[in-house]
Amino acid sequence: MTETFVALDPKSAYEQAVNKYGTGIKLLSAKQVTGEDGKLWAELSVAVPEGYVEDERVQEDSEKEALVEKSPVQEEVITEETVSEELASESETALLEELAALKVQLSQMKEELLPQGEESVASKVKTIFIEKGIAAKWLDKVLASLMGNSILSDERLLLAYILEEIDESLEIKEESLDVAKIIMLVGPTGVGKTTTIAKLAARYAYMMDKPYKVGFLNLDSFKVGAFDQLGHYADIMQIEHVTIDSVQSFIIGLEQLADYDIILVDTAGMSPYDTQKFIKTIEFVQSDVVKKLEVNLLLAATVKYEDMDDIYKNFSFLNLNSVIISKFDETRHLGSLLNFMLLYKVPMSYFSVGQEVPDDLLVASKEYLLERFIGDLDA
Ligand SMILES: Nc1nc2c(ncn2[C@@H]2O[C@H](COP(=O)(O)OP(=O)(O)OP(=O)(O)O)[C@@H](O)[C@H]2O)c(=O)[nH]1
Ligand SMILES: [Mg+2]
Repeated sequence: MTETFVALDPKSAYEQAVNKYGTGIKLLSAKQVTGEDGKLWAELSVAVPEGYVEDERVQEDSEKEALVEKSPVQEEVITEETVSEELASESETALLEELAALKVQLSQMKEELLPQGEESVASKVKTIFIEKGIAAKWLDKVLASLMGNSILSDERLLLAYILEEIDESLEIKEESLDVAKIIMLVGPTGVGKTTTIAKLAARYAYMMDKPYKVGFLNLDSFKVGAFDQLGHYADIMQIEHVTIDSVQSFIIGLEQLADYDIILVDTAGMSPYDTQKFIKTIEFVQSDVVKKLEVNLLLAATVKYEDMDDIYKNFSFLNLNSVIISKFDETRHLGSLLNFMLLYKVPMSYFSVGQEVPDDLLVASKEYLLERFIGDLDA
């Protein structure tokens, strides 16, 4: 086969031919021709060797064959890749499934740890206790300790568990009359100090397995012109009763009652600061007398948590031995009181449950508190 190449010079025309068919071409003729533009062009006629084309075909064919031969290999490679891809996608699926399971587990744990949403048992139980006055902070601590525990998904069990935790957190001060002591009652006006002292006196003097020698030190006279309420109880119960009107006369009073088992001290109209002055005096006078001093704070069960908090802070610098809770009969809701006890962990010694002297007094007990609280929860 022949082909003609045209260029501005013979060299360029020849290069065109070589570029197209390689060096195997044979130059047949070369001549100068005048183009339509009037320019002189070189026209080369070349013979393209058959073999060249065939070679190329062979080359192309062998390349195709090579490709065909390669294809199984490539298929193998592809197969391996496919397998590894499949494996990858399998392990990816497994991983995704695992992740999804973990996600569910995490959300459950989160729900258990920080109960949120109506549907959560923990959240529901938490709300019940919060509505009754127990602090969310305290409840969260208890719930967090149960993380991963099946109790969290059982409402009744969880209720029982939290009640048990409350029970364990409460502190009781056991009644002990082994040694002679001075028992001082402090607290806000009208909380029931005088009434409780009368009840305690009757209890110690007449209602224990043995009678104790009980005397009153009455600081109530600070209320100028007030009815001597404690003196009145003292007369009825035939209890020695010394009225004090100054820090100095307190020392004389203590000496007068030196051989008594229990001296009950009523404080009225005294600020915590005045009370502290008295305590300092007692401690000073007491340095060579063997009588233990116990200071008990009276708190009314009717008072809301914030007020209990304030009252406690006002009196706590007196080194309180215990709290006596009064006016249990005036409220059905003990959440605030329980909450206060859970957060402050002050030991409780007695409960005043009414106005009747001496009957309406109980030795503090967790059972009584919890029974009343559960009654409130049920309601
Ligand atoms: N319902 C009820 N009333 C109580 C209780 N304890 C005391 N009271 C009454 O509360 C009122 C005040 O009691 P007091 O014993 O005088 O209180 P106080 O702390 O001595 O008061 P001041 O001396 O004025 O500071 C009286 O009417 C008591 O009968 C109680 O447990 N329940
Ligand atoms: Mg009083």
